[in-house]
Amino acid sequence: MTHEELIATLRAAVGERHCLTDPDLRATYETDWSRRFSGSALAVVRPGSTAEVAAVLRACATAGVGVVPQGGNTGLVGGSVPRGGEAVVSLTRLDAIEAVDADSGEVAVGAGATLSAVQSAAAAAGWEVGVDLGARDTATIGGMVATNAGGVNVLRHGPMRRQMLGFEAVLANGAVISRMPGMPKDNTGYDLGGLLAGSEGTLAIITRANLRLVPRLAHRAVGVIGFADAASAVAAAGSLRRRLGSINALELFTDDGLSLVMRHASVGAPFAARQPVYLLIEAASGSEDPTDALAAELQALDPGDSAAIASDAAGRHRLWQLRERHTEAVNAEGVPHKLDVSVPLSRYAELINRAADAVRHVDPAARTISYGHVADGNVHVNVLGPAPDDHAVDDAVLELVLELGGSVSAEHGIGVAKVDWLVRDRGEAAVHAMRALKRAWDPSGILNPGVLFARAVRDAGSIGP
Ligand code: FAD
Ligand code: 2HG
Ligand code: ZN
Repeated sequence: MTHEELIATLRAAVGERHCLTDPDLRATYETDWSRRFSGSALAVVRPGSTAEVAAVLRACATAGVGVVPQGGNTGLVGGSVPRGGEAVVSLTRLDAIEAVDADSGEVAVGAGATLSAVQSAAAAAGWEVGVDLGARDTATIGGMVATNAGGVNVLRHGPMRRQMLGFEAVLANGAVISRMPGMPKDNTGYDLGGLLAGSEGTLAIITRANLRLVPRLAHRAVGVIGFADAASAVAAAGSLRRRLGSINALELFTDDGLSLVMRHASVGAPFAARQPVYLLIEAASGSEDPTDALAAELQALDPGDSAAIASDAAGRHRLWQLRERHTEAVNAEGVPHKLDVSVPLSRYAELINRAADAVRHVDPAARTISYGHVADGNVHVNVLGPAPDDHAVDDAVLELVLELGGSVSAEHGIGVAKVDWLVRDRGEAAVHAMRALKRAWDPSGILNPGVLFARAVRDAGSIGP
């Protein structure tokens, strides 16, 4: 099948106006959120049903053209944009949200439903989605499953894989596999849904998911407290987790990051007495207001004037903005190098300090801004300054992470950004087993080529702003 014939087949499958070939219409689908990764697509197709997804995959398989699944395009490792010449399959039209089962706390949703839309539906029925993250208005459930997204509540509810009861997906050959609605107990063969979580679009296109919701916790309080250094903040985080059973989120950021957020997001400092490192703590309970207990624990840490607490919705939102708007504030300064990594908690403070040193050693002019989900050992090391296609700072930070016994991807995935590090992190035998799975599910390698496994991605597409 020629490319012209493929485009005609795709048009017939999804309708003329959902097959975009005009470069202006394709543009927003071709560059990632950070602006570090981009490439041009043969076409962007927007199927409106599972059957249309299957038709698109069958056509691309026949033509031997690669397929890049895309949800909200908020991924931060370059996996959702083309490397050059693939068809981008946008799932945003599959955004149906079925009625929440108020008794079982389950909801079946299309892969293209945004997290915030599902959160609203869950809240109306007295439930919550167990995963929450700052990109909630754009990130889709399909993308979140494909990346096994983490976010701010992992310490309480686990990542996306833990929220999945059932799934529906289309294989590279167009076959539909489904386990909907899925049971909490289901040992009938391999856990294919669990395998799709974190598969980054390389095994199948996810079209639906059934999510296990968590009870909505009506009483909440948020505190921010400052520390002289990262080690003191990490020690305090441990003691807060031991003593405060209602902890929902435990986030860390530094004063450099706070300054960027204040500059770009028009948010004020939480208190006048600025400190080098901050913790944000959210406590939540279904039965009692956690404000007093949180205030007492913050006081026990002897914060002086460097603590703030809020229990009303506006105050909590204001404090959350200080942490949540880091990503956009960093982006406003330039095209960042993003290193989403995790280390054992005992090495967390050391990673924050030594990552900045490692970056300085490679590029004295570069700026390092670190923040993250401290209870999960997850640090987001962001580096500003080096050119987008210069990998020296990335390599220095990832080398350090492995030295500290950590993982080169905590929650964002490997994408194209870290393909060179998969074997270093997981070892030859594990990656061999992963490749065997990939070959079995996608024998002709059309699904997200260049993601997860090394290929000549740096030659095929462009890496740059
Ligand atoms: P996309 O970016 O479109 O795609 C991501 C990957 O999934 C790609 O490899 C793509 O090919 C694949 N994919 C997408 N949809 C499908 C599908 N239906 N079937 C198969 N494969 C698919 N991530 C976290 O884990 N925790 C955070 O706290 C967090 N906060 C963020 C805050 C901001 C401001 C931003 C911009 C990003 C943040 N992220 C976070 C990263 C991102 O939001 C998540 O990775 C999210 O899961 C991506 O969803 P998406 O729909 O945008 O997927
Ligand atoms: C977060 O926790 C996201 O804010 C994005 O995972 C991380 O900006 C980043 O590097
Ligand atoms: Zn994160």
